[in-house]
Amino acid sequence: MQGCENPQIDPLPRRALQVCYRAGAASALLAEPGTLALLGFGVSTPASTDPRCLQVALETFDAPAPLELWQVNAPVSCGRDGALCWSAGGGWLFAAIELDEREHGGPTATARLAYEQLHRFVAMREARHVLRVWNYLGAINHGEGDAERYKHFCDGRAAGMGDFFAEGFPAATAIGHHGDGRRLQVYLLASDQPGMRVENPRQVSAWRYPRQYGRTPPSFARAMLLPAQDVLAISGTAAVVGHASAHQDDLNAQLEETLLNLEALLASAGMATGFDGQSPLKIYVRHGADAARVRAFVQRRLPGVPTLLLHGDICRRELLVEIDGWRY
Ligand code: 3EB
Repeated sequence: MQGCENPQIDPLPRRALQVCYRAGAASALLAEPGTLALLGFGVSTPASTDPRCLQVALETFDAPAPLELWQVNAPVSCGRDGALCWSAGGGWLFAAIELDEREHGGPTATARLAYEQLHRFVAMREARHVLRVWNYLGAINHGEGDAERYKHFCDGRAAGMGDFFAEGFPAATAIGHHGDGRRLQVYLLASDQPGMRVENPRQVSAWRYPRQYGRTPPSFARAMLLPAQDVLAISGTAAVVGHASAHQDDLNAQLEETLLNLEALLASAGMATGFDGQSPLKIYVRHGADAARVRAFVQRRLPGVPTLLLHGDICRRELLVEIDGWRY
């Protein structure tokens, strides 16, 4: 294990994880006290070899692309363990793994290995409650019916997590990237205290989806209240009502339905309506040609909300957009 230690301490009483988008040099953000993770976007090389840095394989429609910064009120340590990168501080844990399917035999085996390794690592940490997971894989909609790569990914994810989430699934996102098609990226946030799962009364819980959506239902909760119960980590949310996709081929209607689902989650979590400047959202857009319309919608319907537009495929072909993020 290779490690690093950030000795600066900023002992605020509040137990908090702060997530925001920031412009600026990665080296400066990494040097700030309490930096737990720094996410870059697009195909460019990672900003740093620091284990807290992850270059997400999704291109952004925002230029210049900001960085996503996770900070905690505590000293942070970090390191590597095999293919896994991690950082920890203040009761929080960031862990990330990137695997090449060509080395592990396809999407099922690769997802399984990624989840086995994350499980093995997190299980030996104090912060063993996984709250939120992001999954980015290539060519997610490639293959027909049960042979679709997303469905193979769901099989492997379920096999690799085993009974680790027996108490309930974390909140999650699964999106297709347009980078190197065989690269699987999985990263997560865990804590030394459990969160509280939140479901959406407008939607069938994903793990109860009927068979038509695949052999292995997707294993995620719609949202997770972080342990201090003041921040909601919101899973990938799209125009799914009940278990069906709504508004095929209608971008604006899918965006409006997605906002209804986001509002339903806030209500379900007991939070006030609406998003503001403290609540960073990611908007995944399937077709580059839709980006300008999505941006216009976001400016009109989510004014002042920090948003990052990313080029990504949603796991159901008919879905054109998906939104995830944080509600502070
Ligand atoms: C949906 O509502 C859209 O497989 O982890 C959203 C969030 C979706 C997470 C996952 C899938 C996942 O079913 C798809």
